[in-house]
Amino acid sequence: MSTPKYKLTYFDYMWLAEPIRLLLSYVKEDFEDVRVDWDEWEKPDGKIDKSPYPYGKLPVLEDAENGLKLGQSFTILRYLGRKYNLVGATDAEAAKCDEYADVLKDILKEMELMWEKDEKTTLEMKTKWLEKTIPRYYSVIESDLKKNGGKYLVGNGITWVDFLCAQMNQLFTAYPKVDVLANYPTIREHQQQVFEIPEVKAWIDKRPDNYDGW
Ligand SMILES: N[C@@H](CCC(=O)N[C@@H](CS)C(=O)NCC(=O)O)C(=O)O
Repeated sequence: MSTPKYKLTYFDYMWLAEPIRLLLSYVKEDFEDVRVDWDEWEKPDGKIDKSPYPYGKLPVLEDAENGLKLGQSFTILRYLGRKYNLVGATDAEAAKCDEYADVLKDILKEMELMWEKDEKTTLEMKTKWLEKTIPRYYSVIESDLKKNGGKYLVGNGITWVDFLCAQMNQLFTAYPKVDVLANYPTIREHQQQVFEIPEVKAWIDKRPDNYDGW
């Protein structure tokens, strides 16, 4: 058996690494899917040496072809996007991919504020996130996507941001336990289409099914 070209190190859940796993599956690249134990990582006197990982954060992608070790999930997606021609056909399309990705990051950052808060605070934050944050961004994406035919966020072909958007929607649903796409049928349809791409579906069918879907 040949050694995989890529090694992707993350924790044993989907969160920031799953869009990368989807993209690597789509381009049919075998990758070493290394999953670090979160509880061990968190221990102050833990046995995990974090020094090999840039900034002491995960995910990290290693590319055996050129020795690159890369942190930051969106940077990794963009890098792979460029390598496999999944960044749009023009500079303008590449910029739209970046814009949607930054939007998803803004939504993610606000969702992450709910992490480990007491019940009352979580509920208040969740309500604000659902009633203000989501409509602010998703009304635009819904309308743009519809105008573009519904299949791809940008241009006439799949880009790295399609994988990111589909998976972030799973996260935005599973972590706060809400149907975040209730008012956005085009975005929901887009997510289903991405998850049904045969190479992506093959990964989804075999991946570990853990952490309540996030
Ligand atoms: N902006 C970074 C965030 C990376 C990040 O915060 N990763 C978390 C897990 S989701 C982590 O490594 N936490 C462990 C730590 O901070 O020690 C990215 O997109 O990759």
